[in-house]
Amino acid sequence: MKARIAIVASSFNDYITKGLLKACLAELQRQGLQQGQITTVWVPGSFEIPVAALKLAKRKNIDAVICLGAVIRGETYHFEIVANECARGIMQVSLMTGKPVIMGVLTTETVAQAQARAGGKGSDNKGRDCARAVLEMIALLKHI
Ligand code: INI
Repeated sequence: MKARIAIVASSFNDYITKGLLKACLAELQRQGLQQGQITTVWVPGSFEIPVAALKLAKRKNIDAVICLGAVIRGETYHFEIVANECARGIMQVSLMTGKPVIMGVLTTETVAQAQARAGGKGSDNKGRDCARAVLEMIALLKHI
């Protein structure tokens, strides 16, 4: 596939998001994308993902954006704010630009739940799922 893909990854909880990114890149490469087709940028936290995704999605040479983050519940309402606004922003960017903006932001109650979705071999990995979803969506939007 000739597509160019941007990945926006959050540094907050990077012990989780690095696992998402690693699996995402591995799957994109397994599906035939070259390193030069993929641009990765880091933002401080998931709350900052949408604005970076918007700037990238507006670029003519970017076909789709993958958003990777990990919002893990703490003791305050902050979790809801970050998780909800991040998800809302990601959807807005997709609808505003008409490009796939893939939601790879984990929202979990515990660190263990996040690890189970971002781990290595054998565990589920949301980053890998996002790589598959982005390629499916790029192909679909070209077709319909
Ligand atoms: N950002 C995350 O990506 N995950 C979190 O779990 C999180 N918590 O729990 O606070 C978090 N907060 C930072 C936020 O995304 C912004 O970077 C910060 O509020 C500055 O705007």
